[in-house]
Amino acid sequence: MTNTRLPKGFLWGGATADFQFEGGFNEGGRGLLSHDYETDGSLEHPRHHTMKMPDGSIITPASSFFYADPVPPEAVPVFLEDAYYPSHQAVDFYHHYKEDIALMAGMGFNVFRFSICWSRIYPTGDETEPNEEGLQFYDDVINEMAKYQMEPLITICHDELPIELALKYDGWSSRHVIDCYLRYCRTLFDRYGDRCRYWLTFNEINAVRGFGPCGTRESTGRVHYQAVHHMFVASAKAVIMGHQMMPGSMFGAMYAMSELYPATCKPEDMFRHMQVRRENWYFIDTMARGYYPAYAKDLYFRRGFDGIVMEDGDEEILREGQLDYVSFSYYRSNTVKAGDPSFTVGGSPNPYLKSTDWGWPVDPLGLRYCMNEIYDRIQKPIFIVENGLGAVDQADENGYVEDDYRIEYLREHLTEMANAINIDGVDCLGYTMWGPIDLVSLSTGEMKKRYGFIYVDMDDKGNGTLKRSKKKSYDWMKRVIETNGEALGEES
Ligand code: BGP
Repeated sequence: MTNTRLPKGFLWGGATADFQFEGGFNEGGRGLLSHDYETDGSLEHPRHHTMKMPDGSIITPASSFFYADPVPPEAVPVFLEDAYYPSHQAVDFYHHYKEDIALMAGMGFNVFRFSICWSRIYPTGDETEPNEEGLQFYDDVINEMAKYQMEPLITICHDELPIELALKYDGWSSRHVIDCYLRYCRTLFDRYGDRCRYWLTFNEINAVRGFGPCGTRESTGRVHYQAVHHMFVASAKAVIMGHQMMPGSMFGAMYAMSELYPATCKPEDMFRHMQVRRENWYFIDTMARGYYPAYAKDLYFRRGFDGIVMEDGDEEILREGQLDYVSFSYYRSNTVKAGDPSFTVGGSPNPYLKSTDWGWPVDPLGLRYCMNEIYDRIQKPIFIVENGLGAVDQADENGYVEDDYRIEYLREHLTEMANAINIDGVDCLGYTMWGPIDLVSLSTGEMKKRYGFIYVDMDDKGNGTLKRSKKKSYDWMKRVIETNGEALGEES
């Protein structure tokens, strides 16, 4: 029988993002984010921005990771009267934070990963003084967590940008946004640094695309990689500043790390696999080793441009501002073969795996593989900051859900995580399950794609009481945490 008990001090918790969880979009002086313009959607019709053209017509250029249509320079987003925008209310953590933190503490969480909403602190991103009401909100959240000895793990920027920074400067394509980001970071470190040790400079920085997260209107090739370089510099500068302002603080950035397998052992498929995998390693290597990898040149070449522009001093900054640990999300694995385009979600099908209702292949061993791969390569601690199963839950009249499928998914993944730590020797700081309290899906804008241990009474259009109730998995996870993983081997 495998030993699934984890080392003392292992961090157990959950993870959320402001625009999917918090709501209160026009309260407390918060400004607008690019995400606030995204309508709800479905698997067939993922959500997209609505934009008003100069002639008054409305267009809907897609904005999420899965689309990359360029947005015309004059397009300005508007709110449509008959549309529903999930980020506006989300599941209203803004007004439920005390109850939600108590519920998470009830499971024994000793860490909670949440993101700070940039436009709650700097409403347009360009102000010189922060918004005190916004700062106070996160002060209250952090102090509430402290009552339960719950460590904050703060994502400084979760795929978002104050909309003004996107429109006025074409997002991260401008170095001006580096200064705005650093002003925002300094404010956070100054205000919360006495209570917060763990920080993430960016969420899924390897998946940022398009008008939303990266904020650029054009999202492939030169513009995209130049914007990403500015994010690398911003991250490294934030790490340097954070270490100075908060001795002992630990900085990571978060990567979307689906595992990737070659579809066959044909040498051409193996080679293509290496090339496509490097499109992810590019981000981790640069930020965690502190310099651009040699293969970057070939990657740019295959994307049709000859390189990025660096300013004097950038190289030194990247070297000095290396990450302390590598964190990642893991939901699935993909496969690739010669001739497949660059990595996009999907790739070639894998006949050995079953998929979720949203078509995501389920691969627990892939998590162990992934943890080993990162640790072998980077030799710094890792942190699993997102993992979980998005599923349709049937709640009874009390909001109770018999979610054995979720327990199974988590049991299998957590067992492989324990194997990576206890057998393979991977240094892993902790695990935060995605969406411990049901929240809005990023990719589709749906509510019915639920991840939580805690059910929220709300439908895809925001109707419902927002009442929270425990699912079956709540008590199961509580037992896993109180035995520090040992109970993974028990029957549920
Ligand atoms: C990651 C994001 C999260 C989250 C998660 C699940 O990519 O960092 O914000 O939402 O994926 O994805 P989805 O919500 O589309 O099911």
